Amino acid sequence: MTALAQRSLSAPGLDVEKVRKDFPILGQEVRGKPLVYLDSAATSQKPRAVIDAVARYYLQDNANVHRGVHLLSERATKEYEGAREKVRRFINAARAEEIIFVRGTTEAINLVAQTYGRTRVRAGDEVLITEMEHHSDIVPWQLLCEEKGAVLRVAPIDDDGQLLVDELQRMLGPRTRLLALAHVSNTLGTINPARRIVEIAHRQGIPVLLDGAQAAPHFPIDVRALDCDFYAFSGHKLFGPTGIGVLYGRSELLEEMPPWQGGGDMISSVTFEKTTWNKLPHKFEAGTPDIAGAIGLGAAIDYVGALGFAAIAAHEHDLLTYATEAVREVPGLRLIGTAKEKASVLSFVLGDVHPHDVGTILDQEGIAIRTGHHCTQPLMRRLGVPATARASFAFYNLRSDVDALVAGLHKVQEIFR
Ligand code: 7TS
Repeated sequence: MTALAQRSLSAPGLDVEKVRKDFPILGQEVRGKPLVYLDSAATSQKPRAVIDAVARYYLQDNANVHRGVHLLSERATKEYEGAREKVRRFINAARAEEIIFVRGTTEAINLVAQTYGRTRVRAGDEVLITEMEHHSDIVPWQLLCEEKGAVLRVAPIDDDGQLLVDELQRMLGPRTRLLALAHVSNTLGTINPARRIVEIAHRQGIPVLLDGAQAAPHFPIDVRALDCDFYAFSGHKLFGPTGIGVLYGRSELLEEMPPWQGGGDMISSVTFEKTTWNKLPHKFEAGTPDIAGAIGLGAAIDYVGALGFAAIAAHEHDLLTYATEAVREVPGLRLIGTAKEKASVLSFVLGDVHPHDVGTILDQEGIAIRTGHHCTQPLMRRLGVPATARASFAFYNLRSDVDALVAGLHKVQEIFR
């Protein structure tokens, strides 16, 4: 089948060729070949609308927020707070003050560990995570547990990379202060049954943090339907700029939590004797925030909203199904992560070939994938592999990108035969 015929087979509802024109970066050649970008789980590409929104802010409106009485500051503040409202709607939070702008998922989780965690977790208490967590949802809890003499416990997965929910349930107990888990695994693509897990934890009064870094780009997030207590995600994986991300927290919890960083904007009044805190969300936004980043994230949310998650999900499902079938033809290829519910992530090992060699040879073909442990070293150990190669898809990918990947993998096979 020609590439053109295959392109026309993409799921209805999304004109991918048209969408790709919004991403100028995708039109280039690398190493003399058309770029095939299959690393969106690491960071996604940005549509022109996002780049323009950031440029427009700097060209027309740049000023600090919440400070000046002058018009530019007023405009910057309006746009920055407008972006917060867009995020609120995007995840269906009840209030804009529940949206804290941070640098990304990592900072969001550290914020919760250092504020909620440090006030609630004592010696002998437990924090529960899972075997599939990204280092960003392991290390902050390790630091906290070490400081407090608490215990970090880890819920197991099966060989397909699915969370053993019954086991997780058994591990929750009177000493569990928090459950923190990925909504979607970056290495395996597994979509965890977050709603069900939150319900199980809440039955015992245990709050839940969801790491939504790999979920927010793929399907609609509704924090009220999920009923989670915290939700974290990064702008740069959601077609927005780097340096901006979101922590959602239930307002009752955020109100109780002490501030994390001190400085400008998070105070109500300061004397050398005592400082009082600003109201939410500003209590958690010390210093000049990434104003342009927030505005860019707002533009990304608008962009994704205009495409619609129904069309995005249908297309990505088509890509994942097509790719899963296609790579089966590659001799010696073993998929890592075969959960029933998956986002568009395809991790694999190829016989004895080191994943870095796979990645390097594919790069010569213009194909960008990620290789390594994907910041999930404990998961690699659990699965008995030192590393994997990972192709991850976004709505701007085509079936012909999958064809290029498969052709590239055959080339790798030839070289290592
Ligand atoms: N949590 C998950 C599930 C992730 O996939 C990542 C980044 C993070 C947290 C950290 O996000 P950050 O924006 O704060 O860095 N994951 C990846 C990845 O899979 N490849 O590169 C980064």
